[in-house]
Amino acid sequence: MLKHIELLSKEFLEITKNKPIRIISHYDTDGITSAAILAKAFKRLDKKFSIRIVKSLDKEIIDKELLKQGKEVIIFSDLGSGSLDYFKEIQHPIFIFDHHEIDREKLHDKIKIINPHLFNISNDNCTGAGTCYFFAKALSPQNIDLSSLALIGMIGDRHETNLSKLSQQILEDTKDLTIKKGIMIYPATRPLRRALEYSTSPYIPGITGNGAGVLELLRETGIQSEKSLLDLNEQEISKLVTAIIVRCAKSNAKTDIIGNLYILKFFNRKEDVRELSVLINACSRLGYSDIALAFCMENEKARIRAQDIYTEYKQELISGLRVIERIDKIQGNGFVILNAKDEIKDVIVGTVCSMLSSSMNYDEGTVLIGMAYNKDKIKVSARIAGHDGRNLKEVLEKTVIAFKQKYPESVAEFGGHHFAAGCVVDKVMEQEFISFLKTSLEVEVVKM
Ligand SMILES: [Mn+2]
Repeated sequence: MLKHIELLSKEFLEITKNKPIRIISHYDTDGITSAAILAKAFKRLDKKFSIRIVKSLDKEIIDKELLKQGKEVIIFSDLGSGSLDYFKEIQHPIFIFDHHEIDREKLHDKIKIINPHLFNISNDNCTGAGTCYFFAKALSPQNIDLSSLALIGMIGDRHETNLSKLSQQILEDTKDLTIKKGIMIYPATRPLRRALEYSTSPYIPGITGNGAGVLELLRETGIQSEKSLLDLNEQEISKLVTAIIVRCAKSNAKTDIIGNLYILKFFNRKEDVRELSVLINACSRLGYSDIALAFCMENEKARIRAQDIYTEYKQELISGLRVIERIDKIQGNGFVILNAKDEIKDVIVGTVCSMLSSSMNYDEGTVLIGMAYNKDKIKVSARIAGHDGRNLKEVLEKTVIAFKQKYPESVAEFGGHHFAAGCVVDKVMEQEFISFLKTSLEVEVVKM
């Protein structure tokens, strides 16, 4: 794949001679770091460019962007591979730097693409930011310093658990990176008291969101609360691991909490890459993709703002968990409906459900349905507790179709996959939708 990138980078320089570049990128951490890598590389080449961050591509967005063709050269990063149908009739070349699944039958010579799926995936697998990074490095060896952004994207998309050759290369290229075995609680660089209390992944029963529980655990292990994970000696680490495992065991939670910590110099201080990736994701999800992007470019003002947004985000998650504990739940056979109404922000209800699904407060396979208001709409998020269970995409799809049959005038949009799905419905239809949900969840159980 690297050879292909080499050739493509030459072609790119030809095509973009005297033409501004338009970057369209995905809004998650991998997409934001992709855009940041390209932006830095183009700055160094003195090229004019603009950036647009989107949640997903649709016909409307693409058609509007394609109108710029001829005047600007368009790059899609961390997306685009699934949208080839929209590029059938393009007159000018476009670039796609992406790692999502692709139908190679739909490619043609106007689509200039980097995608590991077109090569040897076990060697070349990398994220969107990875494809952008190797492209940037082909433009100029000077861009090797952008590997730290590629690394953040890689952790954001969880590619570190199964390192390909190219992912390995990103690690090797990154200066000021320390990899250390440790407990997978982030940030490893800040006081444990905080890191534990705000630990949402893993969710530790009795600790997450529970300040008193944290102090109790630290007392029990004899660890000073201001120490960070990185400060601990081996004995302290093993005590801490035991204490956490005991708490998880009580509620049956999985206990694979040992793994690699990635500590990177960013903004000239040591940061936990997992934390950086979650921070970027949080800012972008809450509607501040511009700040997330500026943060990646190591803009000092953006750093302060991003930290504030992130702190607020963590507090929202914790208070979201408390809300869920408190509210009335609709319990059924193999499912729970958690209707938070206006007590949880719609943008985080899915994340709160994900946290609950890994907390194992619920039996393996239980369907968790979270609901939260957004003005006159309700955001509905479905997750499965544990690792296995019903196909949520099918469950919700069926519900929405049946619902629309009875109420054709009511909006009920839907999207997702096997393990996570969601939809948006009109708030006035709250009770009607819940009863449809109950029906299709019950029916599913009977079928099994
Ligand atoms: Mn990605």
